[in-house]
Amino acid sequence: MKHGLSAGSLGTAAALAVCAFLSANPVQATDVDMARLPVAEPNLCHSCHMTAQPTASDFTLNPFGVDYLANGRLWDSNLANQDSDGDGCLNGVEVGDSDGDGEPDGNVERQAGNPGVKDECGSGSLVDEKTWGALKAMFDGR
Ligand SMILES: [Ca+2]
Ligand SMILES: [Ca+2]
Ligand SMILES: [Ca+2]
Repeated sequence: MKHGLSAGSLGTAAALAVCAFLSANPVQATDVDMARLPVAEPNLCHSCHMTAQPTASDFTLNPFGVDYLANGRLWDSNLANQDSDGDGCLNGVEVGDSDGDGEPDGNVERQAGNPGVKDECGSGSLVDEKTWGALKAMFDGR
């Protein structure tokens, strides 16, 4: 009898490779860091890096990434109460965990804004998009 390797293990490896570039270097963020954010969608790597798809030669940290590193690579109330990108919205509000306890606010599944980029947060198109998504979900469910 033949026993093949499961395709599932390959898929997991591919998923882990998304942001885990040069993960052997302890200074660089990995999926472990991203998993510490209570909400990572939709910015993912872009939450901490200047680019949405950091590479070995272009992995510059954005202001939130710098503060995250300075905070001991931890997501907590201290980091949540800072406004790393200076757009007037606290990191916690942008990430979707206002008090920084690691639990998303309510049923938040997407970041209200990018904590490392000056952008709209808590008002404007992002909220409209979320409202629209909620409305669509209601209709889809019927
Ligand atoms: Ca901000
Ligand atoms: Ca919370
Ligand atoms: Ca922002």
